[in-house]
Amino acid sequence: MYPWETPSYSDPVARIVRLSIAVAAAVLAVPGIAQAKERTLTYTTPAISVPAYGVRQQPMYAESPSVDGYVVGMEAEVVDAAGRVQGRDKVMLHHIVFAKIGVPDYTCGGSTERFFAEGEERLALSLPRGYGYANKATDRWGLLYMLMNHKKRPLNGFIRYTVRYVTGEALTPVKPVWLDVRNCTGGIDPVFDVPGGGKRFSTFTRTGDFTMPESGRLISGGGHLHGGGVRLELRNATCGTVPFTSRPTWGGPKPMPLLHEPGPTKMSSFRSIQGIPVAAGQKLRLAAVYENQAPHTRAMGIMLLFLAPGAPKGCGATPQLEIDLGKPSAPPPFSMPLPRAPKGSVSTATSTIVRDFQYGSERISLQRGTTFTWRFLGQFEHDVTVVGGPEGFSAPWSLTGVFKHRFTKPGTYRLFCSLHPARMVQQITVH
Ligand SMILES: [Cu+2]
Repeated sequence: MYPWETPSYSDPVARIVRLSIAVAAAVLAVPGIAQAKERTLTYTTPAISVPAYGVRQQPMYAESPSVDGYVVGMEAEVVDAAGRVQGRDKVMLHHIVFAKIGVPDYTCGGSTERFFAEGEERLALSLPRGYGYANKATDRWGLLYMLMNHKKRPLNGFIRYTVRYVTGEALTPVKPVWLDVRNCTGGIDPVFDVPGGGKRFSTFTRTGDFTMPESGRLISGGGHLHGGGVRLELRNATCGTVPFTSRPTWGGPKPMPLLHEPGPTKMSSFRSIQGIPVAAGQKLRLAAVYENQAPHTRAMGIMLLFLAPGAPKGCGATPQLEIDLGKPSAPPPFSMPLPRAPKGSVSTATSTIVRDFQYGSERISLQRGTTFTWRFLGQFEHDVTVVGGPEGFSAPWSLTGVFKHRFTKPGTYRLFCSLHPARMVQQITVH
């Protein structure tokens, strides 16, 4: 293991070591002497009930440090009522995003500054020595979670997060720069679809651009991709360089039953005290590269970087980066059956309704070239997501309105609602 590598959550030895460090820090944190110190603060949310074979996503306020200081590291996990870490096969931490409330986001503006996120890849935040994300006692944090339950009964999950926090010392402040190939258009579910249908080893790339408003050095960063991801490139389009590429590691047991295509178990990340120079006015281009033989719906391409504002001008050389690489490889081939068989008689109508926990018709037959319409009528949000077939597409989470898709490729499409995957299924055969 590289010295900067974060221990795996499932490794009991690593967990004990981490707990011991936390205890030692608590013992050392005796009040009275004003001196620099680093503490590990642990917070746990109230219980979050996740429906059987279902998904729960919601924003909530999050406890934060009650004194001024700097965040230098962070990680999050899902635990049960007894504090035991849940594996990917129980309540899975699908996505979690932490933000500071009332502060505009660096790339998207608005009133929440995203500064930490984890997905299935469980990428902890660990800034290089000397840098910190400044935080005030009066700052308010929020978190947005998305948990997935792989069991056939409702389960309670608790999000436990630890913050490595430095007080009594002035660190070099950094700003979180959240790059997303959806370029701020995706709301809380910034997904896109990889259509598939290409030759073996063909790829599909989606890019997003961001023009730097100031100069500085990128001192830390890591990526987020979903199933089918090949790599996530940080390009400096102005300089024609690729200073960092985040690569996925695959493997480990697949959470059963399959409710979505599993994502990487790790994404490579970098740290650098010197930092990657970027200058005001330069265009950063994030490129998410996915394999395109099979469809990969609801894919993401996100990179969270930390910028230390400063002086760089022009196109400076990228310094040697400290890379936590993992074991990158090509995404494994994946085919997902529907969680249950579609039922009922075959409909040849060109529309159906989407009501709570059921599509109006589950078995549909269409002529090639038909535009099919889904009408959303439920009390809860639902979507339409291809899990397999000749072409990948998906509808956004919707409460009302319609979604249309024109079927140009013959074959059998397997679809479900990604929020209620075990209940809402549909099969469309196009002739
Ligand atoms: Cu649904």
